[in-house]
Amino acid sequence: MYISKSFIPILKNNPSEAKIKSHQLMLRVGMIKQSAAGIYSWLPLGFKVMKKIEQIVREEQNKIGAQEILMPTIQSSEIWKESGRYEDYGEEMLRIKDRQDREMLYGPTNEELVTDIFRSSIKSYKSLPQLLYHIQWKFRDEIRPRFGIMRCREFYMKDAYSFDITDEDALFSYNKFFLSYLKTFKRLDLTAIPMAADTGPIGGNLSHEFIILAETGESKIFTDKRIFDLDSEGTKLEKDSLKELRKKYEQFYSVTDEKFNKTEFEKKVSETNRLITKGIEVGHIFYFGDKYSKPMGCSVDLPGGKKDFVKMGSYGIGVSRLVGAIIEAKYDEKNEVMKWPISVAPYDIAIIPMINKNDNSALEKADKMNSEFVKNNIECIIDDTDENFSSKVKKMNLIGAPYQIIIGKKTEGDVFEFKEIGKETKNLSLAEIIKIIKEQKAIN
Ligand code: 5CA
Repeated sequence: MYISKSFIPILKNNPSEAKIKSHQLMLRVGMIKQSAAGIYSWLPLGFKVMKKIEQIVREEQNKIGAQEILMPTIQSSEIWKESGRYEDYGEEMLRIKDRQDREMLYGPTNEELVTDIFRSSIKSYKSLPQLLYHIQWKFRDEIRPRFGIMRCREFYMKDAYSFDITDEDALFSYNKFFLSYLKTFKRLDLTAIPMAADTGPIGGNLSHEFIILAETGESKIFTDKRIFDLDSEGTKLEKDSLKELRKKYEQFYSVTDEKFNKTEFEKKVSETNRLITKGIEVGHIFYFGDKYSKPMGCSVDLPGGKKDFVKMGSYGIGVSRLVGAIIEAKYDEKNEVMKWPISVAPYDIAIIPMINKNDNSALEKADKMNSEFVKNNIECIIDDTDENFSSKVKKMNLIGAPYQIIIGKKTEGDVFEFKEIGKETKNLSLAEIIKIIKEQKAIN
């Protein structure tokens, strides 16, 4: 892709309305454009990143046996009246009337709708467990939308729902998502810590928020530093192995402020291990048993001929919020350098050819190089403008492709100035460059 032909409307300076670095960068490089308060259009650069995140989230859901569906954004109020949440949800719910004067709403979440889908088809315990998910826009009329797409009114969410019959099986499902979340965030090169959390309007009494550390985050957290050394390595998709995984994390005190208890914190965590800081909630999982299935009459036949209400959990990931969360974690705002993890980078590599008025040879070299990249599934962006070198580098540093190549006066034959953002420049052949990038991409 040539910069001159791309739709990447870069601003010279930081927009003054943006208070945190993800919002600044997203406006600065034209990843999003606000269309109304808390409502955004996604422009090519932002959209590319979000779609890559979505695909990683999808792959990790599929790996635990969840099945993808797609529910609509507009829902009927009837099912929400059945569950009792139509009144409870309050002003965050955007209520709409259709031409027949029927009460509709723009879905803020989908517990009711998925329960309705489940109860219409699944009648026997033999079909359990069922894990269903979709990736769809949600609307919450947040009182104070802010920080760009971090807390907005329309946002893109993956929400999954589990259906089981015993508590034990339901917790097995819950733990599958616990593992899947750790793996998802790791592929996004984020350290997300599961923390005991409040359940709010979703309900239930077991819940974990997955939080990444960031000074600009809206969640206050109290944690034991040792939790950062853990990972899910070696965990199998089996009941006992998953139980062990949760135990391993839960041995360390780690909560959001709604669950904070000073005495407990000070008793369980030594002074040197205490960490009180802020973070961004990128995922949230809930177990709420029959909170929805009971009022909505969602039951299945049991082996002895009896019936029972299914036990459910729900599992959310803020797909659009993750774009901002990754920027918060990776953007060096002082030097104005963004480095996207290769797994979600809008482009794998940027080529900066030094173009003179009467010499097109650098651009020709870039084109040739690009055809080799295409053959190897490497996505590249070329700055074909005649701007000066430093402004070209500045621009590419903001766009954040993790690798850069400079084709300048010193470039001879098949050896190029190659650089991984944040590291020193090396002189490498095209074959060597392709090898490095392919290896990095393969890790994911
Ligand atoms: N039904 C449950 C689980 S599917 C649910 O809705 N959970 S939630 O309310 O915690 O939302 C899930 C995730 O969506 C959050 O962890 C957060 O990452 C994201 N999210 C929630 N509200 C917003 C918002 N206003 N703007 C951007 N992302 C949001």
